[in-house]
Amino acid sequence: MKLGLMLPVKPDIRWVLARQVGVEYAITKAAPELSGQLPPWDFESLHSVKTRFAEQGFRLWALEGDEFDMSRIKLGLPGRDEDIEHYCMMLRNMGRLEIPLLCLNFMAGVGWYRTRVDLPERGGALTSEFDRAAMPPEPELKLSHEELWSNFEYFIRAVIPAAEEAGVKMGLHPDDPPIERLCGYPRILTSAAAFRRALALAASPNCGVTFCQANFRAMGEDVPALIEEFCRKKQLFFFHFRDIEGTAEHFRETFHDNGPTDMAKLLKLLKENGFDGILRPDHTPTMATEENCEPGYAMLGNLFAVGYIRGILDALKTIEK
Ligand code: CS2
Ligand code: MN
Repeated sequence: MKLGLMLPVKPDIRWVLARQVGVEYAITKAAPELSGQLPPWDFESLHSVKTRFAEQGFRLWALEGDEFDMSRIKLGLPGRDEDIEHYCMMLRNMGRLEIPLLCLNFMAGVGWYRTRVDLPERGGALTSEFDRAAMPPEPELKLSHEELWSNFEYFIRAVIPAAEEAGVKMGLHPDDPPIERLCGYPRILTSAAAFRRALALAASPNCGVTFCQANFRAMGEDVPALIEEFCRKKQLFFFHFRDIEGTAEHFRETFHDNGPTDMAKLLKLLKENGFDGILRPDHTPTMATEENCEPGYAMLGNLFAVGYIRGILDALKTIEK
């Protein structure tokens, strides 16, 4: 099991701190609005990103999120075939540059969403909350769930051959929050059954799961059983390690050690099921001295999480089954 961190595509103090706590594997979103370069479908652009990380001692292991505007693909709009070809170019570039994992989502219109990002957590740290009751009434759906499923099927069947040829694994990330609709858009990756449907549509060893445990918990799913299932099927590629208190309709995020989940048990389960992918701490609270400008992605909470995870993993090495 590798331990990684989501890091900005351009170097900042977070790169230094990540190295100082011994993190060698980087995950990043190399979208042009963040990199100031062409999207990763341009080889030289992705090559420069990978080189920049390598020069600072990181192995760029994964790209995560929408690496360029995915709306024509997700909404099934004219021009989607051009974007799909760019997506295949990106996959081929990842293969050439030995970046083995792509974490993707199929949230149309609205990505991960919170209604508050300044909710007090332990000691006054700031965390995020989603509360459906705080949202305005849902507008009419801009497309149906089955249309979004059809767009997913068209997309995944078109890109999977490129992923297989490039040796890149695609880990589907759950919708966050995993609710049926949001801001007039349907959401489909919102249950274990939906993941089984999506993986059956892809029908490939290169399409699997980014197991964002907090979202599967929010779905009300049996998280340990799903870990065992997806590990058994060799479909668990990437583990997002964070916790929440509440349900998909109303939850708040917590420090890794301050939520309801037995996080050590999850890591033990991953070890027992032979998980050989990469794990990262996902959203963490913003702590004292930090600006709350990138909720979930400030650094002190990540440093705490790395220490917490590494301590449990070390203990698991000494505690045999
Ligand atoms: C996170 C996201 O919502 C989540 O659980 O993993 O913040 C994810 O990292 C972003 O969508 C990536 O761009
Ligand atoms: Mn996640």
